[in-house]
Amino acid sequence: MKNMNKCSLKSLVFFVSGNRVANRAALTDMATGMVSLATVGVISVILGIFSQNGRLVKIWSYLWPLQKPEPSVLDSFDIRNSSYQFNYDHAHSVRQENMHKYDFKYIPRGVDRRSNLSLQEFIEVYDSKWPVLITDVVPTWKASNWTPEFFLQHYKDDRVTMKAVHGKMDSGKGLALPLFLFLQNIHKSDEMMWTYLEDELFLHTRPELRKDIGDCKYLNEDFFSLFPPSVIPWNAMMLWGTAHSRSSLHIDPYNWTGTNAVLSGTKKWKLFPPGQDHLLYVVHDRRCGFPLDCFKYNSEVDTFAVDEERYPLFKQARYIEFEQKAGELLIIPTGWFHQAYNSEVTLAVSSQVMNSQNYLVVLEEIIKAGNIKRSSLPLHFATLSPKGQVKTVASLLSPDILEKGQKLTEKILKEVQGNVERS
Ligand SMILES: O=C(O)CCC(=O)C(=O)O
Repeated sequence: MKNMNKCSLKSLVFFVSGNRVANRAALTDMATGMVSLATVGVISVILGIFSQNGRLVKIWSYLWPLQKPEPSVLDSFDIRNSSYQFNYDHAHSVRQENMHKYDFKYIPRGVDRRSNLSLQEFIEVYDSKWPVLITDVVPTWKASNWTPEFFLQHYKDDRVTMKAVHGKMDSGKGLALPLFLFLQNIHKSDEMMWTYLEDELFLHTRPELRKDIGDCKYLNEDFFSLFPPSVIPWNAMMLWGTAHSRSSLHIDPYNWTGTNAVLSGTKKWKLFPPGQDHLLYVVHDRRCGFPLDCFKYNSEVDTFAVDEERYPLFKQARYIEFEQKAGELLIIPTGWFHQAYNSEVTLAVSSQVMNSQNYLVVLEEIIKAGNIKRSSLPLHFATLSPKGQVKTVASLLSPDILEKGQKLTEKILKEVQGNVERS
């Protein structure tokens, strides 16, 4: 590079000196030098663009339509310096603005049922902003044909984990029993006595069933897949409940975006817009029990049988309430407390998403739980693309954490096979 600059300079001197032979040689020499300089310049710019400098990557991706990033409600934020707080008000005002772009009669404080929804409208109006029921995805999945007979035929003796409640919800006991025992008793329940098969690993460990859960274009951007396999959260939890069974009121692990596909039956939902934690009696300092540790945000309140004396503030909480029918897919935004109630025997699959709309929320939870130190993030972290930031965090997880994740999954699988009662 140094030599080439010298060479071009020498050519320039010859060129202005007026010697014709020398001039011709100098011209050729100079042209070669210029071309070389230009080449190096172009290469440097390209390298700059593709380097880890996220700003340039972002500029490039706007210029190059194939790489256009999803529009995001996340502000650019340096999670290396301080803890990240999702700005729900901002997300809602973005939603309000975007709603004007589309010709749809939105239900202002309720849940829209949508079919033929474009990915763009989903991102702009719902993703990490407001819940939505998608009506035209689940019916295309093979899983929507699953029946008790099918499971009895193929998985009768396989053990599944469940919660059995006799009395108030907090009196529930965790059990692992053969599937046929659960199915034999599936119609025996009432308001005070019910059973809920909630198994994180049953579908996860049976790829032949997993593939019956089809694709959904709204959930394809999947940053969890950038993590080492042993710490990727189990996906596709099987939820099979007797009538009256219910989940707790909670925010999902890592505060991810949750999904719930009802295959048969009916669920009632209560969903709480963010910012009401002080009314919800959230239990603090509990851990989620996933391979990559995280906090658990569960409330003590059973919103379908509220003990008003014990939880007087709860009546001030505002929520949206609706029913989800078989064939509908609910997408629950980050930060929304939610509780489901199965009003009849109901089979569903829940799942999760980490994507460009919520990745900072999830990364914050990963850091907060102590999986990596904030200070171990590289100085240029905030300039990386969203994917680059997630990959960097994933690469900083220690071998110990990866091994712990692997062992936890193995331990739970063993427990399910061996013991009847689970902690
Ligand atoms: O269907 C249910 O019981 C609710 C499940 C749920 O909220 C979840 O998986 O996070």
